[in-house]
Amino acid sequence: MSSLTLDVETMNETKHKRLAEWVEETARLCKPDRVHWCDGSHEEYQAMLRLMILSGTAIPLAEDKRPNSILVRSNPADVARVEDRTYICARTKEDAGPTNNWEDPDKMRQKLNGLYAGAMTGRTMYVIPYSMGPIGSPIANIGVQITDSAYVVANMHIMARVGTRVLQVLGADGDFVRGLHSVGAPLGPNDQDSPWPNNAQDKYICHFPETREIWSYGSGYGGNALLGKKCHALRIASVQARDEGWMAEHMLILKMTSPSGQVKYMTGAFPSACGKTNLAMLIPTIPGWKIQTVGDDIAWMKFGADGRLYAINPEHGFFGVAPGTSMKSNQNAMLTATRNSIFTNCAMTPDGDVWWEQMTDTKPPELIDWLRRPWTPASPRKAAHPNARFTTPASQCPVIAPEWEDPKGVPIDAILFGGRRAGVVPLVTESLTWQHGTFLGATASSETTAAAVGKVGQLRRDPMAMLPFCGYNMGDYFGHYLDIGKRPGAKLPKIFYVNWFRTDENGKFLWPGYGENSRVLKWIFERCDGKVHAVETPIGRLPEPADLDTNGLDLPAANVAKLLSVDVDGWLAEVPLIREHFAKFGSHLPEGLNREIAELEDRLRKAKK
Ligand code: SAT
Ligand code: MN
Repeated sequence: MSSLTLDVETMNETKHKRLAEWVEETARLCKPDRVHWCDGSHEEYQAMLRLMILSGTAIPLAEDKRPNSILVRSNPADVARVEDRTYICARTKEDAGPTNNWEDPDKMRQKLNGLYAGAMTGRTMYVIPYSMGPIGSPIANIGVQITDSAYVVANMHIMARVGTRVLQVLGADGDFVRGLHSVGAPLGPNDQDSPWPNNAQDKYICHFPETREIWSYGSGYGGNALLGKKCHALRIASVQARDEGWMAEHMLILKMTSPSGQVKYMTGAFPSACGKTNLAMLIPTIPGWKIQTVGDDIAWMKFGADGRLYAINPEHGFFGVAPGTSMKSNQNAMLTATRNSIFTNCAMTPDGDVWWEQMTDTKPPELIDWLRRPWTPASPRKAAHPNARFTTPASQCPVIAPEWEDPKGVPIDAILFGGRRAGVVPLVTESLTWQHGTFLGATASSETTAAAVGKVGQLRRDPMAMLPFCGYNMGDYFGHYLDIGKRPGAKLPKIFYVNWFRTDENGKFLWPGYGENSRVLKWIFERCDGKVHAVETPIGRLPEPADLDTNGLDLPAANVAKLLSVDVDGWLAEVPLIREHFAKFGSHLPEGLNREIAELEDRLRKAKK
C-alpha cells in the first residue's frame, strides 16, 4: 500500500447533504484508502507538490531558476486530449449531434460504474470544490471534482478558485456540476506506484449534459483530467448557456487601449494551439497602443441590463502550450511562468530548469528529454513533447488587466474567429451582420495541431473553435448564436474573421504575426466606432492596404495586397465544401445559415462576371 499520506488534514465541512451523500457514495464505489476534502490553502498546494516529488511524479526545479515549481513527465500514452474517447451521453444521439461521440447514458453509466469499482484502492480520494469565475460572480458557476490524482489537485489549485470558500458559497443546497475522475490505476498492497498512473486499456471522458455530470476515467492529462476546464467550462456550460440564454465559448478575452485612452474588449475563438495565449498577451508594435489580458482560453458571456454582452474568464490560471513560447513570441507568458508553476512534458536542463523547442535561439548542449532520456542537439527527437504545457497563475501575468476578476465581467466590443489556413482566407474580414458573423464562425476551419491526439496539419472545419467542446448538437448551437443575435435590445459585438497563417507558394508566412497582429486589432478597434475605412466585398468587409497601419512594418506591398485580396475562385471552390459541412447537421442547421451560403455564392458569382 502507498505509504504517502498528506501532512495536512481537512475535515468535511460541508452542510450540503446532496454533496456529502455523493462523496460517500463515490467512496463506497471507488474504495480509496482515504478521503481528503480540499480546503484550497497554500499549505495544501505545497503538500501536493511534496507528495508528487516523493512519489517520483515530479521533480522540483532549481529554486534559483524557477522558485516553487515542478516538472512532471507523463506516460507517453497519455499526452493530450483523447477526442475519440470523449463522449456526450445525452439522452438521444440526436441531442449530441453529428460532431460528438455518443453513447446511451444508462449503458455508459453501467460500463463506467464497473470501471470505477475499486479504482481508487491504495490511493487518496480528493474532493475539490471549485468555482469557475470569481467566487460569487453572477456569471460564475460551481463544480465539485472528485479525483485520485494529486497532480490534478495541484493543477486545479492554479486553474480554478478552489476550497472551503467555494463550499461557503454553495451553502446547504446550491447547484453544482459533479465531476468524477479516476486515473484508473488501483494499487494492490505490494504494488509500486508508477510516476504517472493512468489506464492503458480504457480511457473515457464522458459528459451527461442533462444531469450536469462529468465522468472521466483512465487519463491524467490536461483537459481529460482537469474537469473544470474543457469538460465543465465548455461542454457542460455550453448546455447550461443554451438553456439559460448566455454563451460559453472557447475564446480568449483581451483589453485594448488606444493612445488616447479609449478601451475596447475583444474575445477571440481559435482552435487549441493556434496562438490564443499569444494574442491574449500580445505586445503591440504600434506606438501608444496597449493590450492587457483578461483570459486566454475560455469566455462566459451574459447580457447586462444595458443589452451588452459581458464576459468573464472562468479560469484562474493558464494551461499554455510550452513549445514555441519564448521571450520573442510571448514574453508575458514567459514572465508569468517564472515561478509557482507546473511544467508537464518539458525537457530539463542539467542545472534544474526546463526547456522546450524554440525557447532559446540556441539549443542547450545537453538535456534530459521529456521521456527521461539524455538528449543533445544532435538527437533526431524533440526534447519536449509538442503538447508540453505550463500551468501558471493568471495573477502572475505582467499584463493581466486589473478588471480580470471583476464579478460583473467586461463588455465585449468585438468577437474574432479564426484558424490556421495556408490559403484562400484573408488576413481579416468584418462580417456584414451578426448572422453573417455566425456564418463565418460556423465555417471556421483550421489545420490540426498537437493539442489533440491525431494527425497534425490536416484541414478540419472547427466551428467557433468548439468542435471538440460543444456539449450538444452543433446545429442547435448555431441556432443559439442566431437567437442571441435576435434578443430584443441587444447591443451586439461586431464579428470578425482573422487568419494569421496565410503562406506564399513556398510555404512562407505572408504575415509576420505575433506583435504585428496589433495592426489588425487596431483596424478592428476603429471599425467598432466606424472610424476607419473598409471595402465591401463578396465575403465581407475588408481593409484596403491603406486602411491597415503598416507604418514601420518592413513588408513587401505585394504581401499586403495578397493578404487583403479576395480569391473569388478559391472561395467559389470553398462553397461546395461548406455545403458539405452544413449538410452534416440536417434539419438542425438553422435556415439563416442556409441563406448565408446561398447569398455568399450569389455575391461571388456576380463578382466573377
Ligand atoms: O484541453 S486541454 O486543456 O488539454 C488543451 C487544449 O486543448 O487547449
Ligand atoms: Mn483551448
